[in-house]
Amino acid sequence: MASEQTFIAIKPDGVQRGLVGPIISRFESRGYKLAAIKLVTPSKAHLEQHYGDLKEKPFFPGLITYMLSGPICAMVWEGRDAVKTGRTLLGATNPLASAPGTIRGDFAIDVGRNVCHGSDSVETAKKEIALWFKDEEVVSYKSSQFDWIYE
Ligand code: YYY
Ligand code: MG
Repeated sequence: MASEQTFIAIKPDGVQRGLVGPIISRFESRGYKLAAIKLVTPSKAHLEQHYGDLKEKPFFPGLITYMLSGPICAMVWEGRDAVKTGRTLLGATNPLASAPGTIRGDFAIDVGRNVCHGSDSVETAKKEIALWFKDEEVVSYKSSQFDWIYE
């Protein structure tokens, strides 16, 4: 698996519940490298674009209201197989179906308050990173841990 970038966001409930640190720690301790981070309050139009593929779903209006309810911590995490493994770290969309040890399995109960977002494919990740970050906000550097994480 090649080195990839994935878009991970801590949703308003995650920020308000003090889960920014614990969620970042999951990605850091797994060995992923933080490439971008900011606390943002995006517009309704931005969130409707982000979730554009879900606009016909019955839960869409509630999802947008939820995502507008407070600041969001937007991040880019980088490393081998980051998109798929990022989703594994998050757990299932419905927290009650998420295994303990995953972020949603440890920190959430309701699907409409599932504390975090992660890109679902490499192609989606590219689109989401471009939507949430300017090019210059995504930083390129070699982690000092690189040779201790990858053989
Ligand atoms: O990618 P992921 O976040 O795991 O799920 P999606 O199917 O993309 O749905 C996005 C978002 O919508 C989900 O994180 C919670 C919310 N949602 C919901 O409120 N009710 C559902 N039945 C399905 C999804
Ligand atoms: Mg999704």
